[in-house]
Amino acid sequence: MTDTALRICPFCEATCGLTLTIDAGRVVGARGDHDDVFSAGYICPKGASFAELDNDPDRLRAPLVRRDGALTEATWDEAFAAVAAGLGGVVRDHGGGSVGVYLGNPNAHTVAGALYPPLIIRGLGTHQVYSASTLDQMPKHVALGLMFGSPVAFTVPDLDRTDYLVIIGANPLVSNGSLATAADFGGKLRRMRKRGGRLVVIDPARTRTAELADRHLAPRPGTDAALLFAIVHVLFDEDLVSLGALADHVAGVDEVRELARDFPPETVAAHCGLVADEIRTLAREIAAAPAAAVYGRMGTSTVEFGTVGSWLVDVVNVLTGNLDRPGGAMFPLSPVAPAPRGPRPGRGFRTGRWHSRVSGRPEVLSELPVAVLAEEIETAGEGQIKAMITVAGNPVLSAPDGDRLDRALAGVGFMVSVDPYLNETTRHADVILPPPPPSHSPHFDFALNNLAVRNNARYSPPALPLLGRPDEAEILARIALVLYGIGVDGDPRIVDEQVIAATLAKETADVGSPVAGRAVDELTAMLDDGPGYERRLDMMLRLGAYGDAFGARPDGLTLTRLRSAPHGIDLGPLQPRLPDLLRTPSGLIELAPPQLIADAARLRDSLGHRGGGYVLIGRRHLRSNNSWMHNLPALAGGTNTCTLRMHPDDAADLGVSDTAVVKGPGGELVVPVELTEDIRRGVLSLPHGWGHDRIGTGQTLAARHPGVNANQLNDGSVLDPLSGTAVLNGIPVVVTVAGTPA
Ligand SMILES: Nc1nc2c(c(=O)[nH]1)N[C@H]1C(S)=C(S)[C@@H](COP(=O)(O)OP(=O)(O)OC[C@H]3O[C@@H](n4cnc5c(=O)[nH]c(N)nc54)[C@H](O)[C@@H]3O)O[C@H]1N2
Ligand SMILES: Nc1nc2c(c(=O)[nH]1)N[C@H]1C(S)=C(S)[C@@H](COP(=O)(O)OP(=O)(O)OC[C@H]3O[C@@H](n4cnc5c(=O)[nH]c(N)nc54)[C@H](O)[C@@H]3O)O[C@H]1N2
Ligand code: SF4
Ligand SMILES: [Mo]
Repeated sequence: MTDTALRICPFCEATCGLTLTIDAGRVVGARGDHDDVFSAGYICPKGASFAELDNDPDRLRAPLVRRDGALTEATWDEAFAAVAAGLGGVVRDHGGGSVGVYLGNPNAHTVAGALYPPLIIRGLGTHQVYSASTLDQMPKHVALGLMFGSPVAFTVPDLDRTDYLVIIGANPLVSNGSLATAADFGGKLRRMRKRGGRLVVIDPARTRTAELADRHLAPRPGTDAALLFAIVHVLFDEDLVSLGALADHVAGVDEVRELARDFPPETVAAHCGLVADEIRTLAREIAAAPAAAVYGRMGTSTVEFGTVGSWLVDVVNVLTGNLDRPGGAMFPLSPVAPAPRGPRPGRGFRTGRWHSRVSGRPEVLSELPVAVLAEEIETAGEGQIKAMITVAGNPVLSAPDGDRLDRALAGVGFMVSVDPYLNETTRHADVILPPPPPSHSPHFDFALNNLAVRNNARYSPPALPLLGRPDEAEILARIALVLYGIGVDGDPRIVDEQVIAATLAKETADVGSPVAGRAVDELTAMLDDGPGYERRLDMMLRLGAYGDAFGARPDGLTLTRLRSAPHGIDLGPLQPRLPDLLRTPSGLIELAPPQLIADAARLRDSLGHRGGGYVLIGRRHLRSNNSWMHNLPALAGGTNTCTLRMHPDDAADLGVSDTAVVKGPGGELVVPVELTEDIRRGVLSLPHGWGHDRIGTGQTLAARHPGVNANQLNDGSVLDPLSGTAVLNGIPVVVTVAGTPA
């Protein structure tokens, strides 16, 4: 019998509501849910491939345990026992600090990934924590932390109401949007233009998003921060600064004005490869628009001045009065964010509370740069990584110099991976614990609701029952149980109940909390009686901005209420949130934090000092997702190919036609060439996440069309110093004809 179930799509940040078709206990189709309050029926090819991904025959159905050197299927009891023995042994002999943790991107898209890794890290007490954030958005966290006092006070463009949008270093028509959760990003851009709004795209490639734009500027990679500073210069120079409602809430305007003097468009333009007048016009138009927003992403983030660039995006938003106003750059209010408690000065934001052991890189958000993971494994001495836990990550392909990390992981004493696939990274594990497919998993966007361009709450319970295997929440909770000394056979609910008890104790003791002074037992007894993760979600919703405050606001949100709205609850357009959310010690927006001022001086000194050679940037494909969706027939082939894109005139200069040898600081690749005029001269692009030709992996189709690992060209030695984020865009490369010595 055919049935349907609703499920929020976990494959990208757009969080579309899907209607799954279910037949004989398995998903056989997926379409957009037209009644979804957030996505209204939108779906992309990845969401439409939900059934294929869910049923992929290469997905691990049982755990794998290394026996006599080979990964072999095992029972869950055997696998958990092996984790307890392996991790327990390393912790006993070397301490929890010798265990490294790597958290990959899908943790932002699962309930388990949001709720349990912090408990594992706490259980270990380790500083050896790494994630895809230092290949991605860490610069934005640092900028937000320094400016607003909170590294998660994200500003997103108010897409539904803006009149003028500047997209710098992002390609939402392909990525479906990032750090700005919006289903049908392209549709929103088209509707903006229809209502008279204008779109400017700044990208060295003429992307699908750039094609939609009223204006496309194609700067040299790695120069966004300088370009944004030139815009700031013009705002001051032409008296276009207008803080509006922000006037009483901003400190540091004069310092920024002072610094910006060194960035006149006439100087910066040559550095960026643009024309000065283009920059002046852009600044004037942003200032003149009734409401405008500047929005930056990967191209602005994963570059040498990533934090400075991410900061300047919001500096422009502030100086033009567009921060926190409808149609500008606004702060979402997630249903699991704590209920606002009014303005109060905070402790501010600090990095560098500890440093990496080998090269002394500062901690950021309790993480170290993934670019130093290999050296932390390889280098003997106190604090060396002796065991690794990876959850939903494939750093061998996603991080710089995968060959080195590959070798390092091969030498780790014990490794456990929580991952559905045997891939380039997990092949080094001693135990792989596969989570069930998405149809058997619950979904709530703990992270992405904080980035949504319209406030909303949606929950998908598992569409299908588990059938005798643990869900990912239980897998991760059991690892935590080992580290708590309770033992892997303990009741995993203990882990959740501890969190609930600690959270409610803190809340009831906080006079500003909506449950101040109430009894913890009374509140605990009111929680949903589902699995631990549902109890925690219920608690967070009830304590949250829209919550029922455990009965004190009877109309407020609870998990029960959310369940009774299967297409979600719309919580309205974004609302101004200043000054309440500021947590800087001054209680003001810090427009000129000293760390950023110092790095801006470094940026100024770098102007005009650029090598003249070719540089490599990244590229995403609609029917791909980092390294892990190359195994689905529906998404493979066609335009989704691992080619080196270059301008025909560059190819002619180099004498390159169909295949090229590309050499970078980290290695050399032979790649098929794709000629296109849609890329700036001197710039080449190669997608990441390919290179599925290592032995001992288990993704059949991916291995048949392996592509090359773009990150092998990169040695990972250049980082954005303030965030520890690897520079992934603007890598210097040398290109030669295949067959000739490089
Ligand atoms: N050159 C270059 N490199 C880049 C980038 C770039 O633009 N250019 N982009 C960077 C960015 S933005 C990111 S986010 C990183 C991504 O870096 P990673 O997160 O390390 O890599 P992914 O390819 O996303 O790997 C995801 C892993 O999670 C597994 N997985 C999928 N679903 C689940 C699940 O439900 N549970 C669990 N436990 N596992 C699951 C997959 O099998 C896969 O092994 O790559 C970065 N690398
Ligand atoms: N289909 C698909 N969707 C995805 C993913 C995927 O792999 N495939 N990955 C997901 C993840 S993990 C993330 S983080 C998001 C990323 O989402 P986006 O950031 O929107 O995606 P990218 O394609 O990396 O866009 C970066 C753009 O920056 C440009 N660029 C490169 N260098 C520079 C520069 O120096 N300056 C400027 N101005 N531009 C530059 C590139 O040409 C590219 O068009 O996408 C998510 N969505
Ligand atoms: S846009 Fe993202 S969330 Fe929506 S269907 Fe596609 S992959 Fe899923
Ligand atoms: Mo990402």
